[in-house]
Amino acid sequence: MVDAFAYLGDVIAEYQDRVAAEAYLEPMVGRDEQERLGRGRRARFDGYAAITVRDEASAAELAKELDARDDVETAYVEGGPTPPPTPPPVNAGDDPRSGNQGYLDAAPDGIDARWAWGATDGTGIGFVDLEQGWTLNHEDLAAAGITIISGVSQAYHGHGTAVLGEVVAVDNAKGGVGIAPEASARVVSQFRTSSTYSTAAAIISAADAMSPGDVLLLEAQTTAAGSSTTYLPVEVEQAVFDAIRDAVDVGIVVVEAAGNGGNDLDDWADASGRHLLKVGDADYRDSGAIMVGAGASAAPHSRLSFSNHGSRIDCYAWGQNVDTTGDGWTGTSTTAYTGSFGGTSGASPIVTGAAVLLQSWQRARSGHPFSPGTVRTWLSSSLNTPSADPATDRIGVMPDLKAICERIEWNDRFKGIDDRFVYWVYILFGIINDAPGLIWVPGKGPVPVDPDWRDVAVRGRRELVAAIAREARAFDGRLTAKQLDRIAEKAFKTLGR
Ligand SMILES: [Ca+2]
Ligand SMILES: [Ca+2]
Repeated sequence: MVDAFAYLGDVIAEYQDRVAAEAYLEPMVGRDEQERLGRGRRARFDGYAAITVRDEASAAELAKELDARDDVETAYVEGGPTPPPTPPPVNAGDDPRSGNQGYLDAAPDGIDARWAWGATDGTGIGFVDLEQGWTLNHEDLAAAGITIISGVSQAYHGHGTAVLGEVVAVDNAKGGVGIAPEASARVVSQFRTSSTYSTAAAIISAADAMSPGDVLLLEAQTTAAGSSTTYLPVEVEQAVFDAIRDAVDVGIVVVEAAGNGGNDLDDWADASGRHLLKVGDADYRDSGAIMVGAGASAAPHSRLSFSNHGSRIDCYAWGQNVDTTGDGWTGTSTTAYTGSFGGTSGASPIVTGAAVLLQSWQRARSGHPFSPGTVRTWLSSSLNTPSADPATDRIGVMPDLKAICERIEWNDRFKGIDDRFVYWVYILFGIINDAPGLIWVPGKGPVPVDPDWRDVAVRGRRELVAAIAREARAFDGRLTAKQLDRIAEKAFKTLGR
């Protein structure tokens, strides 16, 4: 029997000198896969081969010549990496109130859900709103098919309706559109029956019905704990704290309103004098929840006076002028909308929506959503939009989905690069042929690679590696901006730039 693959190798050799020095032949099915395949299935693909050549023109030329031969059945140029089919994008243009939803806009105004919709819409992620009541048949929510996990929809229906609208108002031609309109939404009530109320029991019930990676929003505050009679985050109660911690530990992202008490949570102490919410204090304890304060709707977003604040707060979002479904308080109309929802209640669903979109995006690209800790790290990172005066506001940052997703993709590019010199070259000169990169310009730091620089980076790759290696040997570990400037200057000289 003719070894088809070896025969193909001989065929290619005839073209070797004309096409490209780097042209090489390999079995279509890799060695590892061949070992997993049975003999019969392997044999069926023995005659297939992939040839890598220098450029697309050479590929087209070679494919044409091979295809014309009698001893080659077919030859063609493969399409190469192509974006996967995307779901139809969110169309907010015909939802008449969407123009009022500035929290959907690009930073510094909002979380840039509109950008994220180019890649994701909440698909595949469960979202649960915990509070006391909702109007689930509101005209801009009904099609979302929201169900109640447990408890009774009993009070403040217009509040729950407003919260739901921010996250999952339907993408149609009515009302507004939610931040993550394709998320799978449910609710759970603190009213366990019409006469019993337990935030902890509601959290436990919700967590039991949710999957790792899903997002649970605690739209509640309390006055019960310690000596204080003002509004505090619900985790000051021990059972609630334990229920949150338990949910986070099984992979559920928990977003918690900081509460509208206007308190400095670092100063607050429980009945035993413990500063449970002061990060770094000996008595501090971390529930794992993402705690959310409230800022002004207009950039640069100063803290609103009613918002609790302090070291415990991770994120803020709009605490006023939130356009959404319902009347924001006790109404039950199925056609009501408001342009003035707010409080830490208005802010928390914005951060929740950002968490859902991040999880949905990550799940689609990798198969797995992030852990709750990773979600909190990204949403509270300094990449995001600071408040007007971070040192006095102390309400964290407003998530910027574009900044977060671009940074995550950027980090991914460098996974698997072991050689630190090569790594530095990538950082300094953005040698990424098929995607935007950064180039380190002395005195300016990293700037986007324009097409001209990309070409230089490709042509001068070897010289750059050598130049960087020479210079970088003198430094260990992290390089300062000054050192990068120096290395870049010398490397540019090498390239004659
Ligand atoms: Ca629409
Ligand atoms: Ca709508």
